Amino acid sequence: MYSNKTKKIVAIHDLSGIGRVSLSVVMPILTTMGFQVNPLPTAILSNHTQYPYFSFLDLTDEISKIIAEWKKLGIEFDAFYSGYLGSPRQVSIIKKFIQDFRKEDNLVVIDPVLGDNGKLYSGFDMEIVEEMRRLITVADVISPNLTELFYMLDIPYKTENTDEELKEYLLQLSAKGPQIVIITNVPVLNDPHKTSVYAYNRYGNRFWKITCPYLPAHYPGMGDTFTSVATGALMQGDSLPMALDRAAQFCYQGIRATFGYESDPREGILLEKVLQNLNIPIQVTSYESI
Ligand code: PXL
Repeated sequence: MYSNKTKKIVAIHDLSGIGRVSLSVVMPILTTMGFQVNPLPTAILSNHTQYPYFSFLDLTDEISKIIAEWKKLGIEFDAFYSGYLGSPRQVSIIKKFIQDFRKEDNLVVIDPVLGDNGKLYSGFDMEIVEEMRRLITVADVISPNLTELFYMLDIPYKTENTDEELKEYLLQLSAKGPQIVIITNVPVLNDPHKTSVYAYNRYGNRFWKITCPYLPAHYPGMGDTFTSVATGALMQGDSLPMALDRAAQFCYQGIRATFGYESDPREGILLEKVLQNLNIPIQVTSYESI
């Protein structure tokens, strides 16, 4: 039956007051891309956890109440997108929520946000890692960075990985459930000025690689920005490599727009300056099939 309903995406992330991460970037990006974003906040923080200190309100108990109300209202969603979760118990609640609410043609995107540069974020331990390994089994799409990838596969972190090794990791992760696996922010061997994204789609059995220029600055929330754009693009009907290209180009535009300002890098990219670019058609693509 014809339907002109706006698609609904449940965004399961924290709300951090300072530093553009999680809901502060997920909501504007997916709203700009034309979706209704329904936040399911996992925790409330004064600022993200890459600052030396922060306040943290865990919303695990509240989440169960919110889900119960949504159930009573009979709300249905088109997509589920989770990122930073507040406690190991919360991860299992979210897994049940997705299994209970999802319908056949829904999209489930799980970004297993756990850490960066080989280390877990402050406050996380192996208990949440183990729950996250279970959560990714219900996803259609997952988007770990290298640190999260190695935690998901339970193999030691290393920064130098060949294309053949990366393809093997993609296959191993897809075998756990997800049809599409994306590895973000993979350093390019012998070229510090570039960064890449690798991906695998089990449907069609194809591997993709996107390479983009790297600027020497670390901005928290880039993973959230990347996965939000990729999710929106997939929901708009883009192919996987096109969705990845749009996400990579948007991150690059955001970093370029920020780099020249004297902003504190911990506050993330100046999203406000580039948000409207999401509605400009992409001119040049850079993806490769590998
Ligand atoms: O996506 C990164 C992220 C999200 N949420 C919180 C974080 C971080 C990264 O540091 O601390 C609270």
